[in-house]
Amino acid sequence: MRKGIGSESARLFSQAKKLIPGGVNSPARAFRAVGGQPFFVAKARGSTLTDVDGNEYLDYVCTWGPAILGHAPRPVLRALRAVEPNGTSFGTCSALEVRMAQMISSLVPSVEKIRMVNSGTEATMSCIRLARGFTGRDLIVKFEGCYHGHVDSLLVRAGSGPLTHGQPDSAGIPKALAALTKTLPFNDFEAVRELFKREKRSIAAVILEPVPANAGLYLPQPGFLEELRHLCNRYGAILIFDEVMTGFRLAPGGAQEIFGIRADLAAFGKVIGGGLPVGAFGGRADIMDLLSPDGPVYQAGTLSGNPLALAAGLAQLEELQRIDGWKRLERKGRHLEQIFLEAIGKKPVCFHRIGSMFCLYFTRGPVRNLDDAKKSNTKHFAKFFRTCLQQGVYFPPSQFETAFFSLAHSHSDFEKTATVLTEAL
Ligand code: HOZ
Repeated sequence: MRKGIGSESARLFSQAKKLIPGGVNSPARAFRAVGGQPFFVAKARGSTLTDVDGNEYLDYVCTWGPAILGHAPRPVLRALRAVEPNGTSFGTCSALEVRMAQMISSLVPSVEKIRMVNSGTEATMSCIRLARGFTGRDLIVKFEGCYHGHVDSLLVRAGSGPLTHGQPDSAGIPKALAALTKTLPFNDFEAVRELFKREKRSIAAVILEPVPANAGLYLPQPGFLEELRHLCNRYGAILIFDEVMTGFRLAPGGAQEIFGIRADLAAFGKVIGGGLPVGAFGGRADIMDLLSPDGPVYQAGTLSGNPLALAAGLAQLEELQRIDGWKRLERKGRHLEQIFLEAIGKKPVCFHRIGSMFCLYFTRGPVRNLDDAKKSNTKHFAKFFRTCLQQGVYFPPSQFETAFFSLAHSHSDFEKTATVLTEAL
């Protein structure tokens, strides 16, 4: 068994803390919720991370979603090598942008027009501005525990890092702006109907992760997404799906395909960048046409449509199509689920999985919303996390994140993990 963080990681972390707030460039990475210190990665290949001290970890974070083929997949590296001699950024139009737009709109039928940005945060932020511009209304509805990046209007009762660190409403956001965001419990049909009845035609948009994956992982109850679609139609509000996590991961057409719901706008990221920084948002042409320079809603970006990111993303999507990756992931997921459930046995742990995303809550469940998720014993989670890490299995360092696996994860990886799970539980 390993003893814990290696000396080189420890040395780097102490240097990092002097110069980088918390020593990290994104709060979830700081291990605050699980104790200990983060390890520093030297190399990522397939299903494995190797740290600067030479320790190997079976990785179930998968760079928080993008690594769907595994780390450093050959088709992506090949594509990067092919485009890199032509330059790293053009700041103007390229054929890759047209190819990516064609790819996304062919996979996601609701996307009639698409624009590329650099992160999921930019994508959701742009959807909100566009929805307000289109409807001429100000109110936004979001759900407790859903996280849509660090956008001012959306950091209200947010999941992920804010929830992990006990600050679901961030400081620094004007009260007047936060007041324009109404939050509701996920899966609460009555609460949504009531709000629409009260606010009627003041609601610009409803934004949600169709499968909330930033407070652990829970699923929409049958009919919930349909009800949101119906209410948005009835009251003229825009339905925004944040598919930054689920897009191109659960299915070619993401959660919209799985649940058969067409969003008006959707935000994407992660998988479509092949591990490089990217985001995108798209949807109904009549809404997208309001964007500058065609319309009055402003949005722009120096690195938007970056050739390296697009080449990597296209290569990843083409490979997924070529090998029918989503079906393979589902088959792997069934195997993982079966042996994880065996390892869990009768212990008070609630296991959720959809496609290649999963989560263990330290409560019997059911978990259908943020309040249920918060019943999980986070001390038990932290202990579980540390035991797994010591055995070389890396889960997300927070109860309020989702775990991922990739096509590079083998059956023997899962079996090794199940053995570790049995011990850790
Ligand atoms: N908020 C991200 C996951 N839900 C974490 C990003 C990161 O730390 O890289």
